Amino acid sequence: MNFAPQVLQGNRLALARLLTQIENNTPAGRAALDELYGQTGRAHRIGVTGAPGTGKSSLVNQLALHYRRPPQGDPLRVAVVAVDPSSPFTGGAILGDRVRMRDLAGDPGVFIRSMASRGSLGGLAAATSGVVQALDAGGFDLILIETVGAGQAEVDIARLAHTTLVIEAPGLGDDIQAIKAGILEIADVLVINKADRPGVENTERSLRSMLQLGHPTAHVFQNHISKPGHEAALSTPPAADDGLQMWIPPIVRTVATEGLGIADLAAAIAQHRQHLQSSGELAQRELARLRSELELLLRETLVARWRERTPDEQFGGALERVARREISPWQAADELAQNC
Ligand SMILES: Nc1nc2c(ncn2[C@@H]2O[C@H](COP(=O)(O)OP(=O)(O)OP(=O)(O)O)[C@@H](O)[C@H]2O)c(=O)[nH]1
Ligand SMILES: [Mg+2]
Repeated sequence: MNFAPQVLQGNRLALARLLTQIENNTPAGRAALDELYGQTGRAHRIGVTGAPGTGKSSLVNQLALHYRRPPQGDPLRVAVVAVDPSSPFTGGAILGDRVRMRDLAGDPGVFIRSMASRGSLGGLAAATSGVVQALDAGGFDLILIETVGAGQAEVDIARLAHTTLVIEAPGLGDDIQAIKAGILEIADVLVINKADRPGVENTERSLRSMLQLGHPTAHVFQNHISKPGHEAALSTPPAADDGLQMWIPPIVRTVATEGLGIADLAAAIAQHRQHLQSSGELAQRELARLRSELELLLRETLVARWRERTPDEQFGGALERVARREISPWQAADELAQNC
């Protein structure tokens, strides 16, 4: 069943069914995504990542409520994708999330999807990318993607986001330990949630000193500026008045359970979005993301095609010759690749 036309008309049931097709990686899901792709690229994608229990879901809930009742302008349509890596520590997360998301239930401008990992985390990243594309085509203005930040797969998922929030909370033990270097690198906005708890000052101090050690984004940007010739390769060169500005991740304190600091957080997200647009970094990031996605797909497609065309015996024969030292592995690979 092709749900694409109904998804474009805003049919929620069709959207839910399409997301299941995408999660299961079915040919129908793939075909619908091909059809919808031209309608994507409008949503602002916000990644929300951090250690278990820091309050990511509570913050996502509050942000969604904020965007549904903005202080000015029309309510925005918000989608939430909660990616559950199914670790034993977060076994109850989905149920807990549902309970907290109760405030949003019944609002037609909000769509919530929990994704569980099935087998490989790499597959989860690919499925999440597809799910986000479908939500984008479905007309959601903002897509919030919650992941527990730890491994490479989470970083891959975070890469889908235009703006990544890294959530910290006081009292999680050694602050420096709690923030994995890789996670800090991807932060566009640092959030100290549970600011009602003791230890906020310490957490903020250690975050500030880590930021002063040099933020990689700032570094990349400096390089970019110091080599003006490189701009020629970009589709959107940095604007003259803003090109020299680097983005230093702001630190925002929140108490998600009370809804405190949410407007400040939304303002920081809006500023980052503005920065991405005026500096040309939005186009740059999109292109970099699409390049790695395309390269991955190309690799998968070529390998699948090669497998189809290569009988097992041919591979086995080549392997035997390599084992007997008749040909080198490189020669064998060259020979087998002739099938492509
Ligand atoms: N005191 C206090 N508690 C909070 C705050 N925000 C969240 N909590 C509580 O912290 C617990 C974890 O919150 P969640 O929002 O589920 O955290 P999470 O990061 O989504 O957790 P996982 O998805 O399991 O990684 C819940 O009991 C929340 O009520 C806060 O600002 N202050
Ligand atoms: Mg959660």
